[in-house]
Amino acid sequence: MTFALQTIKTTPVTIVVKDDNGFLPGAVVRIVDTNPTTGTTNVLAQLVTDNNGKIQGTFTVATTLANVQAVVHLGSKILSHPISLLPMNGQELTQVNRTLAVTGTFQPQAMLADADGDQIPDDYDAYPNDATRASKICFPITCSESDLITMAYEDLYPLEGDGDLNDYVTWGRSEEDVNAKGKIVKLRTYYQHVAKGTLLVHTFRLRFGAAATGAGLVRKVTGFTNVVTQTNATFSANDLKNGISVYNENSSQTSQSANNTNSITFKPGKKAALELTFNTPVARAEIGHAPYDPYIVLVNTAPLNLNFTETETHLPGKNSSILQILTSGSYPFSIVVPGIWHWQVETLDIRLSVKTGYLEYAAWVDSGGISFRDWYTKVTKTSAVYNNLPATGTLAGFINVIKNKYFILGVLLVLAVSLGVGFALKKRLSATVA
Ligand SMILES: [Ca+2]
Ligand SMILES: [Ca+2]
Repeated sequence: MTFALQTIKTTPVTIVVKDDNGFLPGAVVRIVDTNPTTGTTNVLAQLVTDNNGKIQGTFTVATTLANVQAVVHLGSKILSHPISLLPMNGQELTQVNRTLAVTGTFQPQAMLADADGDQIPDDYDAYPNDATRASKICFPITCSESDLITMAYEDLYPLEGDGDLNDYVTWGRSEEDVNAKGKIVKLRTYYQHVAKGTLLVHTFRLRFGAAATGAGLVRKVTGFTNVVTQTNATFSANDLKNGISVYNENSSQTSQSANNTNSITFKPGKKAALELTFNTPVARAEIGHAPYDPYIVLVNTAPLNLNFTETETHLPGKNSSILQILTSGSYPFSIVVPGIWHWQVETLDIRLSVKTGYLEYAAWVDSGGISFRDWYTKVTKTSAVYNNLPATGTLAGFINVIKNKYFILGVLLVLAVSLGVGFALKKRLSATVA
């Protein structure tokens, strides 16, 4: 069973499309979330029906989202089918199974231009001239560089610590390049370390499920001065399963401030961007779903005179053993929340009504995650949470900084050359005149 305490959830989806001739192959089915205010459509999954008229995939969204749509492109017609996501009779939705029968006969693939022949029509192909990639699936929901999640960890498992969930806090987002068969070809994931409310030191790592293949990695890290360092590596399937370093540095080196009390001005830590190119495209079931399994590892407990090391803390539901991330009171040791979340200030236990900034948090846990699903958006005690955060952050922007720098260098070079030529011309002209 899926672990219940989720603010973000993955749902398996199976859709069968039929027309008057029976099962309809070749229809593009997209699972989309349409923003009611902006009208922007975010593609959560995109697949083509097989000879049995069927697509099978998954989509990952915040548990506060009430519905998504299955949009079926039949060639001469587009069908939109609503899917409600909220719990029914106190039970979480665990899967979506639909058969959509349309009147008439359709030949979707014959009707739509498809330059690279990957079965995803040009209009819906994120890479219309690249047959190896068809969709760009972003997390959380949009591909905007400012659409982030916050991941916050307590670091002393199995000791409960102070329960403020601010020992290691990071922002994150990710993008997958997916082929027409729904397999992941490339994966980019971005982080920024934003709080370290502890004397202890950690490494921050990322683990995947049982990938059947290895991957090449390009890692870019930017520090406090916008200098970007790049490292490249290759990993085996086992390496991906055992976890890879997000930074080559520990949490003291990637933070420049604890950012854990309101007397401290916010100073963000280092950003990391990882691009993994799998040796062969991998199925969702192999690597898991975003945010995958990002976790902290305690390097050394010596500052607190504790005699254990190498303790890991994972996000709820992301460890092989569910029990490993729960306290005796069934509270998780970490939390992942959509958006920029204001974490608890130092020593204020998020679970206790007199200390929490989020009164609905405990009620949400007690309900097994069914009720109070938007608890993290409701600050009930401002002084209990860290208030000095910027309203927005961006991840991945720093990669462009490099390009821009080279662009500016390029412009300067062209300018210098033109000036030089102009100067030489001028010299020659004056020479001629003379
Ligand atoms: Ca195509
Ligand atoms: Ca393509």
